[in-house]
Amino acid sequence: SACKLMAKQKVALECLSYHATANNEDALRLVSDTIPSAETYNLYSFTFIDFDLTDEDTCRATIRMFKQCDLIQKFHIPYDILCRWILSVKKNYRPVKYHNWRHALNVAQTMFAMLKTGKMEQFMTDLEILGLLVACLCHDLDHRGTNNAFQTKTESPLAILYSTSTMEHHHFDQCVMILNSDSNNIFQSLSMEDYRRVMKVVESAILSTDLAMYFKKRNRFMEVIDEGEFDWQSEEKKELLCGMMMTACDVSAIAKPWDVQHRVAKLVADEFFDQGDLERLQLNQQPVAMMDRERRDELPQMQVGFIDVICLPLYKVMSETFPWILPLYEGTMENRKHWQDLAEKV
Ligand code: 5BB
Ligand code: ZN
Repeated sequence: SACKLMAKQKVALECLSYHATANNEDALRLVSDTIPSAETYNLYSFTFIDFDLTDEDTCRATIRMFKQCDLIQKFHIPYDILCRWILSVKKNYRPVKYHNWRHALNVAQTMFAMLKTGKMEQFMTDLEILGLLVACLCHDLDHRGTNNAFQTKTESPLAILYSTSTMEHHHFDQCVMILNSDSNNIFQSLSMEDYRRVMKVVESAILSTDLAMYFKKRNRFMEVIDEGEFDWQSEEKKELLCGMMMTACDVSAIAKPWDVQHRVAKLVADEFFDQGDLERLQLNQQPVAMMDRERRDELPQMQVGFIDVICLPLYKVMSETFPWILPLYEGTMENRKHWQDLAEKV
């Protein structure tokens, strides 16, 4: 429609003034860097932490994950293209408090740990592993620190373009845009058929990170398990499994050692509070409790709710089917105790 066309032009203009790909010197430097071992970065562990890594190290850690999965060889990814693509992806995250490049890296690392340490790679083809890692790194591209409801309320061009899963559609669009930029296409050596297939995996995985999709997926996932199904190879089941894995990775800060979880929860809260401030200022609206900095005392209770309603059911059903990912469940249980203790003090 004319309205959507206008919205699309607005989004394109906004992005044009912001969008940039890797700069050449950075890319050349990364290409000639030595890449430390996976152990150096603790990449196989569910307790990976990015806090002490430099920006350069976050790129090297990303390359290391591609190497450990042997993706560079298997899909003939030119090394300089991979380096350029990683730097471009990093550059297209905004410096918001939580939904930034560090979050994307953490999500990708949990995916890596689930595939390797969690032994889930046996259920995936190489192409799906490639698609999942790319999806994790790109799944929140150009996040503005505001949620879908905010896009709708402010009638942002993005909300006019995509009425549901607004931001998730935009994250995928940004992912495609980077791949289509000069010397950034890590999929360039794939056959047309594989190209189409990997893009389908990436799209479905990114769209499944919308919380609104999660509850539907979880119910269907439980149905499939109740039917006694242990063959995850059909297309519908594979997509379901990938979607559940994406959510498991997206919320995995909740399963980290307590001091890490405590720090990350503060970043999440600060980003929510910033949106709450915007709602007061721009919309003259009273924000919901989660976004109201006046109600920050309720944060521990909200984390308990988040754990009980979203995280524990997910990790429970997944670790019953894939027992090697139990550390995610146990870590979350441990943090629940800490949040519950804090909630009782208020
Ligand atoms: C989340 C859904 N929302 C529509 C209503 C509120 N809830 S919540 O009660 O589960 C909630 C989650 C309330 C407060 C929260 O954070 C306060 C700091 C959170 C929360 N969200 N806590 C976290 O540690 C994290 Br991480 C998040 C991020 C959730 C982003 C959405 C992820 C969707 C994947 C399915
Ligand atoms: Zn995310």
